[in-house]
Amino acid sequence: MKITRETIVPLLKPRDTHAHKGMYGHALLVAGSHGKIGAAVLAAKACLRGGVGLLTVHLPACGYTVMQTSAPEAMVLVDGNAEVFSSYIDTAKYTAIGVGPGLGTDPLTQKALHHLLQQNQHPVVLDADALNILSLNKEWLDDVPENSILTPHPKEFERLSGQSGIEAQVAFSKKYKVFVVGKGAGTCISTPSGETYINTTGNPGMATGGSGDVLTGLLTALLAQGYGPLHTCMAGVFAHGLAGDLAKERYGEAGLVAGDLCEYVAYAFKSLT
Ligand code: NPW
Ligand code: AMP
Ligand code: MG
Repeated sequence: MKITRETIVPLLKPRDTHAHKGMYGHALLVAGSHGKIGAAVLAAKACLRGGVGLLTVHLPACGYTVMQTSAPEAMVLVDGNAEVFSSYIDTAKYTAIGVGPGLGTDPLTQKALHHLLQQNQHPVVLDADALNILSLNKEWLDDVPENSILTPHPKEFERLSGQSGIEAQVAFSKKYKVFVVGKGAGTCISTPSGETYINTTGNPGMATGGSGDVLTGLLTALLAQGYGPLHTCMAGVFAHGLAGDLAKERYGEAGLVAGDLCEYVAYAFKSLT
């Protein structure tokens, strides 16, 4: 099935007049390492523009000032390590967790990710180096909570499964009971029950570093607000691509950068609600 504006508009929940921030979830993003703090900043900005009530970002100490300056709306939890994610996090109070952008694959990070997966029962959004760490430790795939959302680009999916293509993606979704967002032109969502949904927004201007990190923040925001995993994937990829299409109108394809997507996510949702 194709995901269009007509599919997404009825899914989005309008805000209540008496809304307060507690009604829109508290997201946790675990992202960034020395030299890749930008990935955490992009995910955080997109998460905030995606409508989350509260956001905490877990970062190594080297990212603290960068995050507090670039996204003052986000709270920051500082890791015990200066350069990489290494600490155990109590995830109980968060309504959704997104892990992976810019994390790196340091052995300390691998261990900390495994612990996070084992102690958390709720669906999580896993991207980038969280997927690469699972590729290095395939037996940990069994510890990924059911109905989690995995967002590989083709190379990440190949590392994870040893295969490529939509059929392999569907088989993977069924085997591990997860939603897979196979990214690219015409992003394909596959579900644990074997259905597929193809996105219709987006453009080649989005083929630029950090675009996927923006999607992770956005999906985490939607999951935190109580959208189910399927609706999170559908609305997330559609709004992300629409943000790219709106940003393209202003900047063109070559000039578009991932940071533009964060801002245009707001206009995308504005045009859908
Ligand atoms: P090639 O060159 O075609 O053989 P990696 P990454 C392939 C963070 N970032 N279709 C392609 O292979 C991320 O969050 C931080 C086909 C390419 O060379 C991660 O944590 C940023 N192939 C980490 O960096 C901004 C495709 O995969 C290779 C493909 C590494 O992430 C950048 C690269 O994949 C980045 O987001 C496609 N659509 N897309 C920051 N500012 O902090 C990719 N490939 O090795 O997983 O590296 O995706 O850049
Ligand atoms: P990543 O490789 O993790 O940075 O993710 C790239 C993001 O940009 C994904 O959400 C892709 O779907 C999107 N993207 C990249 N190239 C294109 C393209 N040619 N058309 C549409 N979307 C794209
Ligand atoms: Mg990526």
